[in-house]
Order: sequence, then C-alpha cells, then structure tokens
Amino acid sequence: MTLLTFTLTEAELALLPSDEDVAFYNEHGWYLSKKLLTDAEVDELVAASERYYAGERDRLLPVRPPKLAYWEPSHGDVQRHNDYVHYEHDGLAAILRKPLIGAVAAKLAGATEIRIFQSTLIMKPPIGGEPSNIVPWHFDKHYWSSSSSDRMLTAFIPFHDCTEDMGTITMVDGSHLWKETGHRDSVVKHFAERDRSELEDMLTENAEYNNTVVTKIPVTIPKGHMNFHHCKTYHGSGANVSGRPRRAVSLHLQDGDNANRRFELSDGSIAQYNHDVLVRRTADGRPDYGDPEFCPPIWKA
Ligand SMILES: O=C(O)CCC(=O)C(=O)O
Ligand SMILES: [Fe+2]
Repeated sequence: MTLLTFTLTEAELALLPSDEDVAFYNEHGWYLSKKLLTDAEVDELVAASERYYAGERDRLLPVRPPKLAYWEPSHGDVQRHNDYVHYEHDGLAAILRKPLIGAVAAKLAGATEIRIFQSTLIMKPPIGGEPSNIVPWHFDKHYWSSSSSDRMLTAFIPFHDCTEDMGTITMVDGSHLWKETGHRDSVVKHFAERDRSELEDMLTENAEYNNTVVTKIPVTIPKGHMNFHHCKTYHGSGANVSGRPRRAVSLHLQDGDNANRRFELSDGSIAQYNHDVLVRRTADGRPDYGDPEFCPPIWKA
C-alpha cells in the first residue's frame, strides 16, 4: 500500500488563507483563493475535460446511482454536468487531488482532514438564451442531508478567467448564517428538478425572515484561483453571453469528521445520497463516506 504524504512547499504555504481570510469566510460564507493552480495545470484541466467529453474513462462507476448527473453527447447543447469525475478520470483527478486545495479547505473549515465528497465537471455552452445554463439559488447542504457535517464546503474551479458575462458563480453574501424559515426539505431535489421562481421566492423569504436583504456577489475568478463557499451559503449563476464555453469543476469537500447520518424527510422517507449505493459499509452498517475509493482524502494535517 502506498503511504500518502500530505506536504506543502514553502511557496505553497504562502498561498494558504490568512487569519483575516478565514475571518472573512466565517463572516461572508465564501472566499476567493490565491492562485492555487499553475496555468499549465489549468490548461491540462481543459485538455483532460475534452478527452473526458470524447469518452475517455479510466474506470466506470460499478453501478449508476439514482440521481447521477451524467451528460452525454446525445443530450446536445444544454449545460453539461458530470459527477464522480475524480473517480472515472485520472487526468482530472490528478489535479483535483492537489494537496494545496485540501489544505486551503482545511484552514477555512477549521478541520485537520479533508476528503473529496463529490466532483462535478460543468460546461455552460456559449448560447446566450440557453435556459439550462441558469443555476437557480440553492445551497449545497440541502442535497447533503444524509451527511452529519455542517462544515462541508465547495471549491468552484473555473478553467479560465471566469467573468460575469460567462455566468460566473454568484454568492448570496452572509447567507450561511441565516436561519431557515420552516423546513423545506423538498430542496434535497437537485435544482434542475425544481421550479426556478419558487427558489427565487424562497431566497427573498429567507432574507426577510432573517431581517436582512439579499446581496448577490458575482465572483470574478482569475485563472488558477478558485472560489470556496460554505455548504449553507446560497449561490447560483446566470447566462453565458461571452461567446466562449464556461468550463469548471465544482469540487465538493468534506471534513474528516463527516459521516452518514439518518435524516428523516417530511414525507417520512430517509435522506439518501448517490454514494449510498457505491461506498463500503461502516461497522454498524451505514454507508461509509470515508471510503477512500470514492471519497479520497486530499489533506491530512
Ligand atoms: O455552476 C455554477 O455556477 C454553480 C455550481 C454550484 O452550484 C456549486 O459549485 O456548488
Ligand atoms: Fe451548488
């Protein structure tokens, strides 16, 4: 068995968030990183994603989970979402597993270990009016009710400078601190399955309930930088009117303490995640979100 080492160079240490950056993340629910990937690494993400889209795979998921996002050429010019690319494609995984990304996440989350939870390859085609390019307001924890941790977070990693005209990711500033009105657990459904105006109304309603207003911040992300957001920060994104494809990976991360929990939804059913049909079991029979085959560690302090 290979012994994984998690170390940073002197130069990488300088790229970690400062204490002020961590305070900003705690207050606002998001953080724009320093340049964590070299231009060569970002260019390789573009090349590897094109090979992936052309059908290249190093392995396939053993079964197809019930809510798998999996764009195929037959789906046409809609927004592309492909889950588990860190599992199926070694070229993408080699860069997504860079320890520096995990170290930044660990510092933000106040964790000693960071594992990949999910990786989704995303492409918004350069079609101004394409409805599927709009990502309605949501926060990621809504899809992760079967996870025990509230410290999970996402690194949104574009493969180029990502600007407002490309439909860059947009943060609802400070919304991770909001208390939710009622419990709308129907949001465990993916945003693609939901009514858009319902999600817009939900955002306004939640802001009013918290005696605040909705402050939307489209984050301009320079090449090699990435935007981290807390799992309860509302976010979404708009049309791609740039004339160029918007390429990215959403790298969803879990702290070392995250585990499967039993979570009952309002209809009496138990919250599930796609991992539940893939990962090994814990000693007491629950899906193991620490299974290194599907949820590899990328940082241990
Ligand atoms: O593609 C986007 O703009 C949003 C991605 C997203 O929802 C996420 O990174 O959690
Ligand atoms: Fe999201």
